[in-house]
Amino acid sequence: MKRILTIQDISCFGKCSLTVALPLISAMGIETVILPTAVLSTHTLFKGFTCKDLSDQLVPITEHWKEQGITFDAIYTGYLGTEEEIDTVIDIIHTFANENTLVFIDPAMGDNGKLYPAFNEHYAKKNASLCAIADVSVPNITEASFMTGIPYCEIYTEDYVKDLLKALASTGTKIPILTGVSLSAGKTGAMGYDTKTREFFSYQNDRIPVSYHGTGDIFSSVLAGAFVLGLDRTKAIQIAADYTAQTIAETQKNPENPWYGVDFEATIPALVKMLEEAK
Ligand code: PXL
Repeated sequence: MKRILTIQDISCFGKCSLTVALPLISAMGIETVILPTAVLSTHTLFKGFTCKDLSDQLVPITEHWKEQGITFDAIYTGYLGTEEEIDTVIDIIHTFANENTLVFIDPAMGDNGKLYPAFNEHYAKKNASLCAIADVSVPNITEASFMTGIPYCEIYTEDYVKDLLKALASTGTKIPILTGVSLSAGKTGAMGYDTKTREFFSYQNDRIPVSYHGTGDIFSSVLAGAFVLGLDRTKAIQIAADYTAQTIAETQKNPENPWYGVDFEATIPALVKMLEEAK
């Protein structure tokens, strides 16, 4: 069985980061090892959230794993709390990654042109140094613009997306994949650039005009899992995008309208079916 290490916070309530990555990647048939960076009462879009930083635990936990000879097929990082924590995570990646380990970085720090409340521009640049050591990085347009310095645009052309991808590639990521990219009216999806073959690749499906929190974490978790399962990059982004879209559609049916996170639990069977069909 393949094994992923995912390094992110636990937001106890709110369906994001580890409470999404752990169930989804496990459902994909991959052993999921977690390294929690902090415990929050909710994610940071709730008012008054509590946060216990666990940075001082990262080194002792990973040293113990090293002693035990534990290895990973992939290391997938998401929301990280502080710049110091990013430095620690870079060290952890250097300790555990070899040429066969997929280093998958989601520099989760903002959306809709803005950084999340806990972050500033300096943090964004630090995240760029983490993406520099990634095999695959998956920023959205907001995160890519903060990391590259290319101004954020709401309305853009395919050339703008390609410029962002090339700028991300020039900082080191081998395969940057931009999420939340709309290449034509009414569509959304992802576009990537493979620095080895110099090819762009993309996948678009119908855009559902609503916004829920946590969809980026869902897309990233499924994409990281799909890569680890050996799916080719186009099939991998297709499954991640289709699963995210199906989950948003499912959430819209929920009369409680949970803005804080999507009903991914209800669509896990559909994900498993998509993976079976892709085999
Ligand atoms: O979904 C990204 C995320 C993860 N973890 C925490 C967050 C957010 C986004 O706001 O606040 C704590």
